[in-house]
Amino acid sequence: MSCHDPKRNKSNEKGENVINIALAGNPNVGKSVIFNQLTGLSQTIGNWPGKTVERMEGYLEFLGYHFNLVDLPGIYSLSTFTLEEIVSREYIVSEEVDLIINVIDATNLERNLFLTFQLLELKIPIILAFNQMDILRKRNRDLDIIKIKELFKCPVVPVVAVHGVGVHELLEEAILLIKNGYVCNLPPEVTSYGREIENILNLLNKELTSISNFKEKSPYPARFLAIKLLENDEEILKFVESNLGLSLESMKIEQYRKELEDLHGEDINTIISSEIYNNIFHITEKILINEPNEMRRKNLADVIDHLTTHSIWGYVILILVLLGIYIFTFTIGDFLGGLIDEIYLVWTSQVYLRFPADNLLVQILWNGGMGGFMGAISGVLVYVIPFFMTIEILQDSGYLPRAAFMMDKIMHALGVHGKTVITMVLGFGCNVPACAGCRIMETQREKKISIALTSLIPCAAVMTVVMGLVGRYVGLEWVLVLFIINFGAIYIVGRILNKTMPGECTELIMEMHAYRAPNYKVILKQTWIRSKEFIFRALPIIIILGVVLEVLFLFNILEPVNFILSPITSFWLGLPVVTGIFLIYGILRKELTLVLLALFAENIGLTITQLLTPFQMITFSLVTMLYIPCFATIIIIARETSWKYAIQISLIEIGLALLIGGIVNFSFMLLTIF
Ligand SMILES: Nc1nc2c(ncn2[C@@H]2O[C@H](COP(=O)(O)OP(=O)(O)OP(=O)(O)O)[C@@H](O)[C@H]2O)c(=O)[nH]1
Ligand SMILES: [Mg+2]
Repeated sequence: MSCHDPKRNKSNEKGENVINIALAGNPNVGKSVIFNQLTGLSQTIGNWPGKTVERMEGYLEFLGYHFNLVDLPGIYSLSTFTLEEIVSREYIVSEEVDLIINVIDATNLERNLFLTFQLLELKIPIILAFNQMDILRKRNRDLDIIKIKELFKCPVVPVVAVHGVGVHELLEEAILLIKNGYVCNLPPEVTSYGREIENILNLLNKELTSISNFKEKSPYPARFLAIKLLENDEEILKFVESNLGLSLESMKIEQYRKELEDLHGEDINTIISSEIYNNIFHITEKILINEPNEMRRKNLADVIDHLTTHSIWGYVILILVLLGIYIFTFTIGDFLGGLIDEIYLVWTSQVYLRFPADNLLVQILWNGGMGGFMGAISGVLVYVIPFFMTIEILQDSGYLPRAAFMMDKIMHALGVHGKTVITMVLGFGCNVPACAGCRIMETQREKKISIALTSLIPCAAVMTVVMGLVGRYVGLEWVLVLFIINFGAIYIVGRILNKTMPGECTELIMEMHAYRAPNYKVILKQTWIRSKEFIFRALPIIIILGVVLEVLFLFNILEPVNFILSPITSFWLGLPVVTGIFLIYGILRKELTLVLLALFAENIGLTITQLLTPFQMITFSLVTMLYIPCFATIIIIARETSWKYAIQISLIEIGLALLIGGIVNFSFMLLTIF
């Protein structure tokens, strides 16, 4: 049998040997951890399936080689049930890939090897990376690596990706594989489908390879095509007819399929998968050592699993978890924020001791630039970091899919299933990656609704505005009211979209991976990556806008803009006219509304409490919460769906914010009158 020929002697312009590697495997097995370890990049990591939604490329130099690495979305098989599977399959067989590293979750061999068996059929050089060996060993089990090598006839590396164990061995094996060549002898005891199917595969195989230049015409080996033809794989049926010019009828595919189905009394996909599972069963028996006793004692992870999915305790825990996040975030944030504010005050008095208070340059640089910088740190960053940390802990421990499961029924009323809860929880951190994550939804309809709901989640930036204004100056009970209104708005939008969008909600299908103690390195690194985004992207904007605002203010240019917006801000929302410009800046980043408001108040020698009444603080925060997704989110929504949909969502949210904001304002007015 022929093999996919690894493009040996590939070299780049620097004359280095190049090896192109695709990381393929089931969802949630640790592909991205390996990818990040090797490339130093920062793919999302977490304990729930479906984080990597797009192929990500990275590279590294190692032992004189240049490695191009591609982190693929997780897939369960090489069938074409999902878009990821089609895209990954086409990519893997493309010229761009020299070899595959198949990342396998060693604690879940039965399911993971299913894909491995299909990958082996592609006859592309392959390395099997058995990851999460630490967890397997904790369960008193191990793998017989020598036996696996013997059976699969390819390189095998045990890996603990989170500790970096085995990741570089993968590259060493890759070099050896490319140097020495790869002999693709499919081990029959591993991959045989049983006599009847094998006979048919042989017949089809002959017919396929008999066409001239088969190897040039097909990136897939003939046997792989034969299996997929039997399985009725639409893409492959089309490929064989149009690219290879064969007639399916004369190949008697239908007839063979029917023969097998009659013989087994089941449909062809079940027959083929049960053959594979049968092989996996025998293999697993041979390679897994130290089977534990049948009666495994319940461990802590099982107990937590039980409690967090319990029909009553599950909800109690969900509420406690959410409360825990807020208490943790705001205790740390308030403490550090207060400290930094005090430092800024001391520094400011020092500055004005040295320079005259009416020095224009000092005002612009210190009040505008430094004020913006310190305000952003004390008002936003100190909350954002602990908040991201808690979200990362939830992600990496495996709690999110449980929350999705608990909320599934409620979410159905909004036209989506429980998975949206995951993107919504991520949305509390930042709407941008959360909206991109909505790709885990199965249908376009669910994706669109999920994106709309997720974009209404108050992100870390909005939360700092709400807590910084209403929480600090009005009272926590009002923060709760705002959240209730916000979630009420989400509910209404969900109901409307569910009613108006054609189609129906599908059922929740999601794997629940066992709980894991979160890895502190992963948590710290991911928290840093998210915070870095804020520090390097938002802080400079805040400093620049601080300076711009100061100039606008000093030269009295704010007024015309605010005047144009005044029917909305002043009349309809009952806010001071000056808030108009801040709401516009808020579209860039929501935290700007508060940071700039605080700066402005300081400039005119007022405190925020003198600028806004408690009622106004509530309306202002409410409008900031709802009025539009920020600019980056709008762009992501457009990318994931269309500009039309992004604009629709923005308009709906503006309408909703104005409607609710107006109602609240007029209710307050009535309240004051009576
Ligand atoms: N204990 C332990 N945990 C690991 C190991 N490798 C990965 N993890 C954890 O497994 C989870 C999944 O890792 P990811 O790298 O995000 O998995 P992935 O395969 O990229 O997942 P998708 O992108 O969803 O397909 C994370 O919570 C990791 O911290 C390991 O070797 N040991
Ligand atoms: Mg990933």
